[in-house]
Amino acid sequence: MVFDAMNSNTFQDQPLQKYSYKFGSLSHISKDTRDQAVAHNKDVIKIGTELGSESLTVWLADGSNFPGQTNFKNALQRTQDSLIEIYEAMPANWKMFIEYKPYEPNFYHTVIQDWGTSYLLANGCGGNAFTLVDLGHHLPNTNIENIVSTLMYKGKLGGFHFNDSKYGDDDLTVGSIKPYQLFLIFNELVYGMNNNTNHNPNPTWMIDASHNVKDPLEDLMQSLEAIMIAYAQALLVDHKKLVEAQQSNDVVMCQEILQDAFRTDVRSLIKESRRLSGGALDPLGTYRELNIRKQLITQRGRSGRATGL
Ligand SMILES: [Mn+2]
Repeated sequence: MVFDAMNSNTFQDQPLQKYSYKFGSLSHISKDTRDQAVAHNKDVIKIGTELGSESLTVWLADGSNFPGQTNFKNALQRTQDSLIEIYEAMPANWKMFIEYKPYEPNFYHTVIQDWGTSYLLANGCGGNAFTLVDLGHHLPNTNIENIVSTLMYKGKLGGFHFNDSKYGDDDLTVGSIKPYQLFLIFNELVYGMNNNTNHNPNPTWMIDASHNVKDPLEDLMQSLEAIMIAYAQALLVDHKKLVEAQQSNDVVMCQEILQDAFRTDVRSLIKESRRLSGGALDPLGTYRELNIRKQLITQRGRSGRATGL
């Protein structure tokens, strides 16, 4: 597993920046603005190299709010050209992750709107560019597990931004709204990793959630627990039986096999793995009992440095 992805940011204007990204960054109509956005990405790569990172995640807000505002084809082509320039500035061992999103902050058209657009841009860059799936970046009811399977089939699934959502890009705690969907996604991941014909690299796992009503560390613990539960349940799927049921079109049995795994309570199994590795059996309870948040705040106050809270 890799936890070191760098994110560039050309979706928010910074105080010292010369040109605004109000009308786009890597796709902007003006070359000066595009050059500025490309230079920012190159700076991020430089900083990342010093920090020991090996990947760059690019998410763009580029798009338009009204029909006619932008020429779709030219905006996409400019984006591809800018991405190639950034890609070529990456060290050979780096990966580029291209994140897509259907809408917001633009509400008519988005340049990298879906996995297919990300996939074609990644292909246009080269073998070290991949698609990044953020679970909240889909239109309602999109079959995300199908997207995961397709990308793994082509060896182009770079990584994940885990979160959960009810309506849009809600950035809620992983597994808090749709745990069955999370399980189905892990089911495809497990299958894809075990049947890796196109050498998909190990996906980079990231949590991209945002909460102002919870202690973020407690929320991360809840997210990690949900990920471990879904992963463990996916490992329980009897793939041999599933293949047999699929081959005889036994639809009822296919559903039984998946739901049997999903309905298995794996929490004691996860506790046992924690015990074996010397970890706390109940991380959230331990965190509260030991007052770790308070300890870290005191520590930070004393040293005057951020501790990552
Ligand atoms: Mn994201």
